[in-house]
Amino acid sequence: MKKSVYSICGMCAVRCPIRVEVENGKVVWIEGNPNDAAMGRSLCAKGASGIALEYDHERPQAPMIRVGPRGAGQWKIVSWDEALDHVAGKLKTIMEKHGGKAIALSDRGGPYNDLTKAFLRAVGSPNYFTHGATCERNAHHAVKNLLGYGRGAVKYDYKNTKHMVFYGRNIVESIMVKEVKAVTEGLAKGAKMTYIDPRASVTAGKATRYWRIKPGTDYALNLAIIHTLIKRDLYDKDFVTRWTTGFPQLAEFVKPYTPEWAEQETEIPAEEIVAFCQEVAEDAPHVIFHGGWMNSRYPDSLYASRMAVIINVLLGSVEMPGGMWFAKGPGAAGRKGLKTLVDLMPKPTDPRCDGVGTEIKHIDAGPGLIHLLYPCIETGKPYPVKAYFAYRHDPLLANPDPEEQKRIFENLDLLVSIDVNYSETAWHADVILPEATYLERDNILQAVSGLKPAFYRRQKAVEPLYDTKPMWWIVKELLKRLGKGDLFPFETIEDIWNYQLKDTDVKIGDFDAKGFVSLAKDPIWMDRKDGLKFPTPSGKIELVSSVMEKAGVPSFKPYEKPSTGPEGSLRLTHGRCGYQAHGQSTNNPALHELLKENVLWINTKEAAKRGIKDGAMVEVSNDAARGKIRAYVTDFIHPDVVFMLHGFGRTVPAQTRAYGKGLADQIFAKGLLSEWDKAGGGVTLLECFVNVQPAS
Ligand SMILES: Nc1nc2c(c(=O)[nH]1)N[C@H]1C(S)=C(S)[C@@H](COP(=O)(O)OP(=O)(O)OC[C@H]3O[C@@H](n4cnc5c(=O)[nH]c(N)nc54)[C@H](O)[C@@H]3O)O[C@H]1N2
Ligand SMILES: Nc1nc2c(c(=O)[nH]1)N[C@H]1C(S)=C(S)[C@@H](COP(=O)(O)OP(=O)(O)OC[C@H]3O[C@@H](n4cnc5c(=O)[nH]c(N)nc54)[C@H](O)[C@@H]3O)O[C@H]1N2
Ligand code: SF4
Ligand SMILES: [Mo]
Repeated sequence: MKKSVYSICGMCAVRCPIRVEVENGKVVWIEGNPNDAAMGRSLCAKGASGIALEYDHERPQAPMIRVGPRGAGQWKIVSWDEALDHVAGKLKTIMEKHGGKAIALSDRGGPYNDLTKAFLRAVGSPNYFTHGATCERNAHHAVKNLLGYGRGAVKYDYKNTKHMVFYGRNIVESIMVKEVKAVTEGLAKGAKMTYIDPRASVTAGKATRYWRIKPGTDYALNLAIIHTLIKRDLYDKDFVTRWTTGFPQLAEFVKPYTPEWAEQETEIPAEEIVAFCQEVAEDAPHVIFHGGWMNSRYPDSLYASRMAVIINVLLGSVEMPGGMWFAKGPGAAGRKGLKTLVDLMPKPTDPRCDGVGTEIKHIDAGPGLIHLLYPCIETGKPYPVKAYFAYRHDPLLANPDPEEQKRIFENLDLLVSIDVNYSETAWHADVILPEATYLERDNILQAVSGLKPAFYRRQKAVEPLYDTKPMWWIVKELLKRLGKGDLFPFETIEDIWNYQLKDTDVKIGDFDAKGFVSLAKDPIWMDRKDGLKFPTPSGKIELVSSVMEKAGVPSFKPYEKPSTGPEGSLRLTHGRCGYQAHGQSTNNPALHELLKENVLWINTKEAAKRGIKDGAMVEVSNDAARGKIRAYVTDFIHPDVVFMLHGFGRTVPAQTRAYGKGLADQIFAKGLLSEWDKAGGGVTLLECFVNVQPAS
């Protein structure tokens, strides 16, 4: 028996639409959903390896309760009833003593978080977190406090652009399938690409211009670009006058930041900066200065990102084909959105434990700042947090300094991991609740904003292979056991879907034909002359941000040179490649075949100084950790930094393929749990220095 199922990929957090082929109850083929024009049948290597995840026996197959010390790998395999009774019992005790606010949960954010947020609200906790402080918070707040739109709503039209500019946005390797396709199409149509990165990633190989910038100096470059655009009258005066506030302050601020000054900071020649400005001004308004994605890097990453987006504004590239545009929700199409599960729950009355939204006002309270959860767990201030659920999130891998985290976790009465893999956190948890894979489960419906907003559905293609359950079911069963079942009055996923669709004129059967339901016939653009809408306090683009200023955070910060580590040390940088998703896929049978271990990129001259040969083992060390990895000696990286792929050096013995292969970067990140960009919320993950020498 054959069937074809439209669903949503779950091999990374991007959630591409897919079509799954099932034969006799087995997944035999996955491709992009051909009904979605931007997607076509394309899929990335991770997406195609969903089949390998599905049939991998090295994933948790039933609920497990820890019987030895944390992390010792001693488990009792139990039934779902026993696991849920155990968790609910612990939660009840914690709630009686400390209240519901003592329960925290972190996940990967995105549209499915309506479910996890609803769970927390039902138990009376405001303490919902995402991974965001180690990912996109800086890029998010850069646009939010400038344009009023969040990062997810700020889009770029790569297909029709004349020039795209990326600052370490490794767009070809750090993949979003629709985006890579659009970039490739734009390049094929003759668009230029400028790529700026201390390391020549694969994206640099596609670029027209590559600048090997001195690490941590993007802000200096952007200040000089803005200086030049203003000084040489290369900006769109009409647009700036009509739609922005704070231009005179910006112009005044950038006066000292000349291209000659920037050359000293960035190592990019002044005349190249000027020539570049002339070139982009000619290509304007069909230009893209990408605000970045994973910008949790340096103490001024918010400002670097904010200035990149301001360059779009100066060039008039706002709601512009070939430039920057804003995603439209169902409302813009005159349609109703999905009903939310959180609306069924009472609003939490306690403030967030991390102070976001109360003391910290310029940061979005929704997902909070995950690194600020740790002091609460450790000190019990402002109030105790005693239970922590890591759902679709691996904090011991994604947050800095796992040893420090483990020490702090000792203050928890309950640590639960809900995962499809044996993550680093799962292995250290008290209870593992194994979720059914994305191919085996239904999710709540998701609304996707865009030029044409739409609703999408992830639905199960096959029955769970093992004793695993979907999250909506886990939430339902836990709430029942906590006496909160009436707040979540659903027995089946169809009940939830029908509730979500209640106010829309969409029926669940409407998803069958294509896998999604489009809410608009034609692309929706705002009227650029008079109809632009910016959800900022002033309704304009706030070059001087009222939200930031009110919170005592300057809109423009005087430039400071990047830090340098101890004498002789190198900055440790990290990132992704096209065929791994963070650490979650290093043990995937198919992807492991493509890449078994990471290597350490090191500059040729720096390697020679240290007697390091290409391919030889080196020792990486600092105060926090020590480990061995193979050197990749190359001219294509700045001498101040070394680079390794994130996600390797796994410590979970049950992941036999990935176990002990390569080196983990997060173990060197000592102290970084408490170092962050105060303006944007991002952890400064690249403020990490290591010694590198030949391994003995
Ligand atoms: N040192 C360092 N730290 C980093 C980064 C870095 O480059 N270097 N990158 C940062 C970035 S950009 C991000 S986004 C974060 C990512 O950090 P995480 O969110 O922790 O990483 P992921 O690998 O996406 O997935 C987290 C967990 O979700 C599990 N999972 C996958 N699919 C499912 C599912 O369907 N259900 C459930 N329940 N679980 C699932 C995976 O097995 C994995 O254990 O890390 C950040 N931290
Ligand atoms: N294949 C694959 N695709 C993914 C993911 C994945 O895990 N695998 N994860 C997804 C997620 S969650 C995210 S957040 C995105 C991340 O996508 P990107 O935002 O593109 O981030 P990274 O891949 O971390 O890119 C890191 C690059 O930043 C460079 N860099 C370091 N310091 C500097 C600096 O000072 N200036 C500049 N200009 N560059 C610098 C590094 O050298 C490196 O090449 O990718 C997404 N797509
Ligand atoms: S980028 Fe690849 S892994 Fe991520 S959702 Fe899309 S197809 Fe799946
Ligand atoms: Mo990310």
